[in-house]
Amino acid sequence: LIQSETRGAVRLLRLNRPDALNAMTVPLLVQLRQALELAAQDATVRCVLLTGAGRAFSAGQDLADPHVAPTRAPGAAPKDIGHMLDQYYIPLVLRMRSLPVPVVAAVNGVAAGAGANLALGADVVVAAESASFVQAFARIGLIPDCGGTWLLPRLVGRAKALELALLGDKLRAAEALAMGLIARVVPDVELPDAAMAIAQRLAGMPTRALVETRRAMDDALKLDFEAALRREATLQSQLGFAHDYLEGTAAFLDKRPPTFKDR
Ligand code: LHQ
Repeated sequence: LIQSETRGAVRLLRLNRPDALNAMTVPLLVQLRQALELAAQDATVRCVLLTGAGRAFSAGQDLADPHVAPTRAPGAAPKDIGHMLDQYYIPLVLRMRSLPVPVVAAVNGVAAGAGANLALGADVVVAAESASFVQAFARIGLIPDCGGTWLLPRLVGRAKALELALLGDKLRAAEALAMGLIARVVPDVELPDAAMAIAQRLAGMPTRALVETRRAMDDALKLDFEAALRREATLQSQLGFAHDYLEGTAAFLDKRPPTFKDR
């Protein structure tokens, strides 16, 4: 359900249920989390690239999955779908957001519901021209999950976030780019190479600094300006004692390419 390939220092993870638009089932969620954990623990991996097999990135939760599909039989006990979030989605999303390497999402087609918000939680989101994003939740009587309520207003502001979440319309990649929801759009045929090139570039960069950048930006949202300045100084102190700063400055002054190794 998850195809894993290693190209240099990039771990490519491909959601692989193309016949079901990579809709997420419990086994898929478990395997994806395991694959992220393996990447986190493998010191040779310096970037994760997440994409989908076939024509979709992911249609989100598989609505036919017995874990979540309401039982239609009269008198049947309703299912606690929040439990599904607690048990499978939240640990997955938290693992991705705290991964010790940057995460690139290559959105190759439609990304709906949890599939959209998983992609939007990546550090750099690149989409194919024909890709689209759908906050499908309200259509089926739910709210955005997998971080959607946190991510959307921060990425595009309250007005657009609520428009996307309430109306649930399919948003084309170009519009997503224009409103600042994603970082880049490329022609469909170029997506695999373009996303891999970004991942390879990130993999060659000082991993620890990249991950601390992500963390500092997330933390800054909770801080006032002065506290954010002080937090930057604390993190900068730590990075200043690390190998990659020494290497980065030495390489710059020696006019040679750097070799980073902190993780
Ligand atoms: C699907 C799905 C799907 C099953 C397409 N499931 N079969 C978390 C935890 C707990 C509970 C609930 O929720 C969550 C978070 C969530 O993710 S909730 C949101 C779940 N996702 C959706 O509501 C999206 C539903 N799908 C769609 O709106 C469309 O299929 C999209 C926009 C993804 C794609 O549209 P099209 O390109 O027109 O394709 P299609 O609709 O024809 O779908 C192709 C097939 O895939 C079709 O089956 P069929 O047998 O007719 O070929 C769909 O039924 C199936 N499929 N999404 N989530």
